Amino acid sequence: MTDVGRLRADFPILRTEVRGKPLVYLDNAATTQKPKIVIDAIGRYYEEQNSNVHRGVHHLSELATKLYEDARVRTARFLNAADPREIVFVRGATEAINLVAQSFVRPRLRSEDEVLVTHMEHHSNIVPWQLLPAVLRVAPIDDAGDLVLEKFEEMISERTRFVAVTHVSNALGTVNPVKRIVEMAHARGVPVLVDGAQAVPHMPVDVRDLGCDFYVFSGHKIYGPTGVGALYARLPLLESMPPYQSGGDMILSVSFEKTIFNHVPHRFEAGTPNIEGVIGLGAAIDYVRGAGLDAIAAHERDLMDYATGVLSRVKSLRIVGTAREKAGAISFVLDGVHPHDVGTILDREGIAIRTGHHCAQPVMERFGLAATARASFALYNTREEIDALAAGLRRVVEVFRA
Ligand code: 7TS
Repeated sequence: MTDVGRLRADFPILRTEVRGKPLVYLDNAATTQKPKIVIDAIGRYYEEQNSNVHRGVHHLSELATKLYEDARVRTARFLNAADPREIVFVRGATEAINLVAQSFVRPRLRSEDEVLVTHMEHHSNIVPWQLLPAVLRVAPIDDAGDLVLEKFEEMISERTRFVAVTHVSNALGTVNPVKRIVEMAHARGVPVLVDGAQAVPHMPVDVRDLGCDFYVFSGHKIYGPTGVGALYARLPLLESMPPYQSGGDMILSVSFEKTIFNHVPHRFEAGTPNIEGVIGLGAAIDYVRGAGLDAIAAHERDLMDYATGVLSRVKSLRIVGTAREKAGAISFVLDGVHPHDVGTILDREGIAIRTGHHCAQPVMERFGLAATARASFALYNTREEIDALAAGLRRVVEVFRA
């Protein structure tokens, strides 16, 4: 059993008060709070290690380069990638998906080719595919919010050039059977990208076990800084891809006649990268590995089960998304109350949740809603905080009944 009290002490912000009440932070799917070791790693970098990477021969540049590349090794190990060269540092999940769309999929497209996604994708796993000259096909989800797997399999055809699916839905909490999905796509020779933005904070991920070709995530959703994330790509695929952006650091030599691109992964990291972010991400990965992803998953499973029970007992509350397997988030609506009002009233009690379409408008449309309220969990949340949420929701119901 995780010692949540001890873990909470690692997060300075959890000691703050909001409107005179202790902060109850349940908006972790939007971004997580940061432990002191991540904050300190960034501070230490600027106080003692700051320099540009892959450039100088001087001590600080060598030190910064070592820290930056060590974070790559740790990220590779975290995902169980075969080789650190399979990790490209990017701004986040969004940039990683755009990179794959432009650099891997676009050059391979023939006319009428299709990209297959699911109905539960975040906008960042929809719009980058719409920018391509390809037909976007959408595998349906059922009323529980589960992917209709038989339909998904049927939709893989000779025209399917690429499959992109989320590992965990940010709006419904659905955990997709990603390994099965990869098997189905690979049986037809179609490569697969998995959007792991909402998965890596909640469960151990092994890209080689999943068998996927690409896996993406954002640092800020896994206790790391904003502005940094990682793309995992199988090495032969990465080596086959042209640069996405160009400039310094991604070249071996430049003349006006001919430029020779750098080796992977540096070919995809043009310009001075987010060095502090990468170092912070490395520290965040150390932190979650220290806490143990199995222990985090078990603790959060308890929170999800507890919250599902407690919220179901709030009068006129309906949970949106009742998939077989869920992680991280619970979406809900209260009869006759706009989700925005739910969020605003809870905020007065120091309780932070997200309301709106969660950048997943097709999911809202599927359930006939404009918006939901969403509580999303992290390793530091407690049953007491869920009780506070339920009490807050009861007050919302009273306010609107009066
Ligand atoms: N994919 C999923 C499944 C997400 O939930 C998000 C962000 C992204 C991709 C994009 O991540 P970014 O770091 O590149 O922005 N989801 C949310 C959310 O649920 N609330 O705020 C952001």
